[in-house]
Amino acid sequence: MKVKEIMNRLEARYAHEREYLQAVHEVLESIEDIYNQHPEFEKAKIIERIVEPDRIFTFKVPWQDDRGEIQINTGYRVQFNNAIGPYKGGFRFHSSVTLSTLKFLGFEQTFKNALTTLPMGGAKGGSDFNTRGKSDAEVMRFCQAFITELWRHIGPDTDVPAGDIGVGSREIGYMYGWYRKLARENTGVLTGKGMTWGGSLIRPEATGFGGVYFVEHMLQRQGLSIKDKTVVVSGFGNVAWGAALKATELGAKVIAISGPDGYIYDKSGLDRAKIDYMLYLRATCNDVVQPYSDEFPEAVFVAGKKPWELKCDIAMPCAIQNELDADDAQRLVDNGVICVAEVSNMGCTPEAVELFIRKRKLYAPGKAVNAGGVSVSGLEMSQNAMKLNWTREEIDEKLKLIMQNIHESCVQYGMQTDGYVDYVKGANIAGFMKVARAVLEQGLC
Ligand code: 2IT
Repeated sequence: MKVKEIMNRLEARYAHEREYLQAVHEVLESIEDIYNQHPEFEKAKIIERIVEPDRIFTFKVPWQDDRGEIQINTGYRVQFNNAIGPYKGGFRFHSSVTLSTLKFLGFEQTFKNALTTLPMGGAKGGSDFNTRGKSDAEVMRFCQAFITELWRHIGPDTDVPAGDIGVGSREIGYMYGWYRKLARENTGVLTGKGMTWGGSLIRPEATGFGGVYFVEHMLQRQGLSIKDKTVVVSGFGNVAWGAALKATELGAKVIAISGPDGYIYDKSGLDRAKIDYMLYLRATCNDVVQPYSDEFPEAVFVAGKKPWELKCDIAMPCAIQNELDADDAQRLVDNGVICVAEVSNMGCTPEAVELFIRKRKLYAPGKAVNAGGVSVSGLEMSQNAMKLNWTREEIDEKLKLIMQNIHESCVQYGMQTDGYVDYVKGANIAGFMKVARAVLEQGLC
């Protein structure tokens, strides 16, 4: 296989899909050597088959706002690969969403889900609809219009969506209610459901908790621990909240969170009341983090800046793709960062990743670090299928074990001759080998 040739073909065909091309390039670079040791993959054109989604649904979502005006958004579902289980992956509702965004996320999701050890294929969907500034009634009408189009293509054994940016328990509730009505069934078609209608304990916390468990494993290999470390988190949504909660519980000091408007520097660290306040802030739907400094005057709001300029031991990007670039990475390295764990999907630019690896920093990519979220979604699917619920302790134990397994796979496939673990290579190779073998063994389909 020549990575260059495949990339050239994709670049010619999908010239404007920058994020998708970035995600594919990262994986192909990582797997090139091992792929070339498997001529059976090349003969069956495994790469060419895996880099293209199985199918894409694109549809119009017409809905009416509170003034009675008709609004039209675009909806998508990218069913990427279902070789190892039903399509699985979240919906993102955000004004920045394009097909390129969802193709990159669906591609990443395929390998992430393979890493979890659970039987889930990869998918992603969403819309350029933004919940910011919308009333509950508007969000409900949008969700119903979205599902009216999509319900035929999803199902508990076919394709199981969930949340992502802009899609939380409120949106999942509206979509689940409408699906149930149209399909005349009450099955686990979506994950992230409410606790009284098929949801799983720990799902809201799972992405952040899993990320911190992964960080603990990375540090433990170096004889270190998260206790007493200074942590900078970006974002202030569900993922940042879970990460801040678990890191604080394990004795770390979280000194920053951020929003599109800037970041909050809270020197004394977030405590439980401040972490709970993040949920309130998010629920107000204004997408600004500044009010935190009104509520807790000891904290400083720094407008228009990213939190990576702060000195810290551990950096955890928890917001959105490409939120940490080469300059940010350089600043973190100059300030002596020990560990960078990407909790957002593709949170670091390729130049930032290259710098962390060149400097032999502990760095791990989103598809490994944030896999706890979809893992507990997988556990929600199991509980729905059994029609039984596990306890909080049972789920947390399973989540810990899954994150440990993912870490071990990364070490197994990412170990370099100098003893450094390249977690990017490790995660990409481990995920890819599993999907590639499944595709090969099931013939041309
Ligand atoms: O990026 C992700 O893994 C998610 N947004 C969660 C997907 C899921 O199906 O729970």
